[in-house]
Amino acid sequence: MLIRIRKSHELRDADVTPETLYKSRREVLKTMGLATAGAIGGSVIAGEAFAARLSYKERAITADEPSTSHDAITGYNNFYEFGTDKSDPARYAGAMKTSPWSVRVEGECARPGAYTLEDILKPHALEERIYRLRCVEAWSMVIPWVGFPLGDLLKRFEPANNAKYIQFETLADRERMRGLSFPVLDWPYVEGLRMDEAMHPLAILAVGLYGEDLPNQNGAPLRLVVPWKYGYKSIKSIVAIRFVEKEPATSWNVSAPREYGFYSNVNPEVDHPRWSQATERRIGEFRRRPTLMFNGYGDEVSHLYANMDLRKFY
Ligand SMILES: Nc1nc2c(c(=O)[nH]1)N[C@H]1C(S)=C(S)[C@@H](COP(=O)(O)O)O[C@H]1N2
Ligand SMILES: [Mo]
Repeated sequence: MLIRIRKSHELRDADVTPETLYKSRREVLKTMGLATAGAIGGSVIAGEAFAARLSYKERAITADEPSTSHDAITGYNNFYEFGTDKSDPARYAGAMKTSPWSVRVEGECARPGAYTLEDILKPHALEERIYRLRCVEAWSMVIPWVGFPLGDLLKRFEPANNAKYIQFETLADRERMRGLSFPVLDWPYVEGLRMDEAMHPLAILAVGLYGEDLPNQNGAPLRLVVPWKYGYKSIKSIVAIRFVEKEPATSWNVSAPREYGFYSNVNPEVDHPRWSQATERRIGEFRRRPTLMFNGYGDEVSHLYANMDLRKFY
């Protein structure tokens, strides 16, 4: 029998089963510490933060797996600007100042400039999108992000024809980011995507998780989420977006080019030089599970790499 599995980003409100809706509502409620489901009416979640400025559209996408616990998502992080231990970001990222926040838009586009976070968010409806994040260290989580498609924002800046790639840059505040004192990486942290990857509807900018504002340790106030790539592509606390003609530098590729390529697509067949990438441990589970090609998003994204040798372009 052939069952067509709808692509995750094609799911509409009406497709979300009462169970998944109930479950995601309950998770949100739990996080917000609210007692009754009545507090959340149709779809708008009240709250001091971004939800007050924007309508948060509750829409569970790819909710086919249970979300990792809020504690693990916000307590077990990689954010080297605050240290290399998984518990450092939760401990030290509170020092980061996320308001006011602005993003420099530079390079090959018609509307470069400095945009405040408010400018950036205003026209975009926020949605809940539940995506897997798979770290190169072979652990994974399922995270109910709140965000909007990256491509919708990039289009507003009117990229020029020669803008073939995008580079992103993280805040580098020596006073408040204690990890910057250590030369673990070339600061500021930078990452990049090819233009067609950046325009794919699965690539989002996240501003929240579990229905609340993004905690600092997860990359407040604005971070990239590219679910079919290893976690390090999902750059946190973005202060610059640059339209460029040539493949841009990315921090991990600069630090260890043999270990980390530009593409970094999740690929169980291409091992990291020092360990296998064939399996992963979902945080909260004991047994390892096989890693899926493109982190399970192959139906949606494999066409982007149709004629490429993914052993060479790792
Ligand atoms: N600026 C910055 N972004 C970053 C990192 C980092 O150290 N600095 N770590 C990356 C890595 S390796 C992973 S796995 C994810 C972790 O995201 P999470 O802590 O929200 O789960 O963030 C990515 N983004
Ligand atoms: Mo990672």
